[in-house]
Amino acid sequence: MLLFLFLLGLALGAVSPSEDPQVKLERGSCPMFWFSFNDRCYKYTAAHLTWAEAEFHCVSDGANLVSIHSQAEDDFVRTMINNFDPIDSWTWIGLTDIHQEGRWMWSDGCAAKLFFWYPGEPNNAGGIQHCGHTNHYHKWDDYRCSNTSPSVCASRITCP
Ligand SMILES: [Ca+2]
Ligand SMILES: [Ca+2]
Repeated sequence: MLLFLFLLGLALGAVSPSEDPQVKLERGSCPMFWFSFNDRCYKYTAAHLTWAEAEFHCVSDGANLVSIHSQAEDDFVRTMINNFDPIDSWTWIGLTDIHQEGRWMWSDGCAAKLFFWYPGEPNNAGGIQHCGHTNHYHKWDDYRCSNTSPSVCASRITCP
């Protein structure tokens, strides 16, 4: 019954998130299972994938792993994750420094200018952490790209 109500909520394009009553998840003009925020569409993927598998999955949908450009967008992404995953597990975002250590890039090609790292991160622990995830205590952390996590895709935008 609860699942039915949840799916009905998705179909109607609005599901109230439990984390922040001020952020409302709405489908808007996005495809089914995607959510709208500031004219961009976002999708949560629960499957545990490596960072590269997650990016490949997003690209197959004409999107990329999410790039984040404001505090409000970061809040929205975590609220959307929380809606599907109330324990706020680590979740891949589109940030990587795999091409050159310390040169963080978004996989969609937008310049990475604003960061919400957890204090002390990114630490490149063991010299092998080159992919970014959120929900490290609600902030970002760099981790092994071969780890498997849920992920968030976002549609392509004109970079801010
Ligand atoms: Ca690194
Ligand atoms: Ca780290």
